Amino acid sequence: KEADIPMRAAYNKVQAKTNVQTKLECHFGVTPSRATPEQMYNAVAMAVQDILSVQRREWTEKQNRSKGKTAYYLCMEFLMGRSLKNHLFNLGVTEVFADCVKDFGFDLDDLFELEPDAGLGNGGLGRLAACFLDAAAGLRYPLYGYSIRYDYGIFRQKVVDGWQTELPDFWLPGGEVWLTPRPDEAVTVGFDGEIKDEWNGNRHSVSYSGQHVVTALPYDMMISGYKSGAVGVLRLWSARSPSFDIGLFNQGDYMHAIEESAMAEVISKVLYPSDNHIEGKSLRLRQQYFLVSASMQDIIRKHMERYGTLNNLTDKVAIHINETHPALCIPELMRILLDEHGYEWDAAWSIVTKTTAYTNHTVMHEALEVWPEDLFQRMLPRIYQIAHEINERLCKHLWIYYPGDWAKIASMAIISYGQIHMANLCIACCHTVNGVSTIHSNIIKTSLFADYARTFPEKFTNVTNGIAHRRWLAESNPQLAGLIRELIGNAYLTDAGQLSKLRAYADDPAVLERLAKIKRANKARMADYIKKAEGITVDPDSIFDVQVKRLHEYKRQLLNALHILHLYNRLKSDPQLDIPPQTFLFGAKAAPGYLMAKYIIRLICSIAKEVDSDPVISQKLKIVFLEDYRVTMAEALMPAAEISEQISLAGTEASGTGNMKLMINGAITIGTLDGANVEMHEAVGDENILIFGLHADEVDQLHARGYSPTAYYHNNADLRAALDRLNGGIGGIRHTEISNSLIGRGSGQADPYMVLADFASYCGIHEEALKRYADPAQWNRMSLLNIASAGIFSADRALTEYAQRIWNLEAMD
Ligand code: DL6
Repeated sequence: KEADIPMRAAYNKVQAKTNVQTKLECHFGVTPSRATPEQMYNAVAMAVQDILSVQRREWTEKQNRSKGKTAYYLCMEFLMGRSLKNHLFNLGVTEVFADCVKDFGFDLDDLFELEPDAGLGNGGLGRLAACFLDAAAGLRYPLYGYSIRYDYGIFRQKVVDGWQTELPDFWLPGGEVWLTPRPDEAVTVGFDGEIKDEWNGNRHSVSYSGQHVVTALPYDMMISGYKSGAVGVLRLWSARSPSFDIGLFNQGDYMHAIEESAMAEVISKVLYPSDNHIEGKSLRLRQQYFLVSASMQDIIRKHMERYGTLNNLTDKVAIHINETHPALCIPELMRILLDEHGYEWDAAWSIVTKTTAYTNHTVMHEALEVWPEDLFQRMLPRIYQIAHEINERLCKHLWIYYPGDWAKIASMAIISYGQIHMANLCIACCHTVNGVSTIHSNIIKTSLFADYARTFPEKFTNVTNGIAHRRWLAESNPQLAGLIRELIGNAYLTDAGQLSKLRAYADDPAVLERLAKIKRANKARMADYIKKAEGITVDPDSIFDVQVKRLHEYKRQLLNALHILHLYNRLKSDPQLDIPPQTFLFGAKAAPGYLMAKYIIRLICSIAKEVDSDPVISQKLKIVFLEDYRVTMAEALMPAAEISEQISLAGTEASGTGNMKLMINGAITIGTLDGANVEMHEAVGDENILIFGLHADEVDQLHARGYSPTAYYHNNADLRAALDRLNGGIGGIRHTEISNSLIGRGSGQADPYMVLADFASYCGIHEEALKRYADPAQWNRMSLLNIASAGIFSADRALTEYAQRIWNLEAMD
């Protein structure tokens, strides 16, 4: 059904062949018959870029004519994955290009494999941002993304003897084809040095000395919209030395000249690989200011070109601060308004507060960003002055609410005890603050930012996350998409709510049978993938139980591992135990400095080894740690999963989005009532999801009473047996670091994420899952109902909520 896509002119195979051939000849000097696969991939990508460029120009002209509002989404991470397949799908030209390259002797699927993932993000935060760009283009919302063009994206993970090692991810050689440099729109960003306030009569001006100036060079990545004709842009800034200091060079100071240039360019060299944790490195602060300063200058330039005044900025511009990482856009916009456009403080502040909104994505205390005041002041002297002034005024204001309550005011202040608190900056300034699932937004209000929520309740709201359902269902799972099209048509592609029409087939044995066959085929495909990538054989007739996400203690991969150890123990003592074969698939990157996370990976690999070496148990259990989990792997894995592990301690996971991707592909969730699991539970109904574990309020009560993991250890023989195995040695390794962390023989709080408290309940729900799996009709029914209930988790719905309730942004005709 590609014909009804509004292409400017219908694009056919003959045109595609001519264009690809021209690209090959002009850029690589080869004919199609002599082209390498890499050259063919690049030529096809260039031909697609040409289609997008034409649409982009028309779309931009339309936006400019409309004089409507534009939204700008600032985020340090956009985890884009691959582009080619997605663009072809959105433009409706997949078949055209498949035929085109086939005539040249190539297979389009093989060419897709040559594209590296644009891995400019760590996990959920960055992937959400990428999904929102897709939704905005599909819905014709005028929205730009802004981020950094990291030369190295998220590291490539290699597991050596169970130990994670990190390799650089230099994605540009295959990924650069999607980036268009725009040197004409480069800006400069200043760091360090000293500032001088100057007063000329009533006019205040600021001059700088000794600043280090860096050029921000924009690269645009086009974002196609499904069937919409709209093409959004993700603008990625690359840091360059403003000009090679020829003065220094001529004076013979060659090394110094090179050093200056290298110092500038290091800013956009590499993505910080931590998720839900701050590293506090000065280079990271430099990256943050680099992003926001370049982006705000760009936004203001565009606005001035369009309107010639900033007085209407709040009506025409919405700026979104995704996590606190781009929070410096607040003082930066103040700086531009005050220093470059002559606004008075109050007028400038009024504009900034009405223009900015902030999303929080984590309740982890170690992720709440703070910067040392002295570092901040040294690196960003003018921004510091402005932040200081904002803080003074804020504290005066808070004094009205809480006279004499210094402790409360200090906890809400932007600057206190020598630190700059970025979340406080965002909440104090932004007109709206949102969490990313209902439970998370409540925790924000009642706990994390409780004082602020009491003081400014009107600012707080919730927008539950969503996923790009076309990518994660229609593109990743074409067979399932085919079945859905047959049953309910394709309207769900632009209106995911229509998936609910599938409910009508919940008791149709023929449909359920076909659904099962599709899952089996996807499992076989995944098994081939694993064989090719890891050299490991897995049985596609075993249950595929999947936990894929960043490795973090709060996400409790450890609980999953302990349950597998428990199954191992049961099979050891009763080799005849009647359980179906199960394959446990893990995929997870650990932050390179997060030792406990690396120990947990090593444990999973040890269990895999131990199980493999047992000829009896290996008939029933298989554990695979999939190396280098990334977007492209997820696209193969989600359609193959049968059980989705969403087992964070209640109250810790902000939302999760992998849970939604697995649900829409028909996996059954084993989950706690945490993050978006709560809403998934509501959507699909109690009988179609497997909920276990403590609830968030019970977690709080248990903490308050004084949590003692050793009590669980002593009272539960299964748990004790599993934990004792950790010390006894698995796969030739004693995992004492982990057992100590759980039962309190180390420093720090024992079992901070209550793995032991939820162990019994988790084992129970796994038994329930096996019972249900034993009845295929029941299982397939549950699976279908999960797909049918997942429409609400589309990014189209989430983005529309942001547009309507937060940005006041209208879609264009
Ligand atoms: O909102 C997107 C995503 C949530 O689904 C996850 O639950 C949450 O862990 C993740 N948060 C981060 C925080 N990063 N920092 N800082 O990635 O956001």
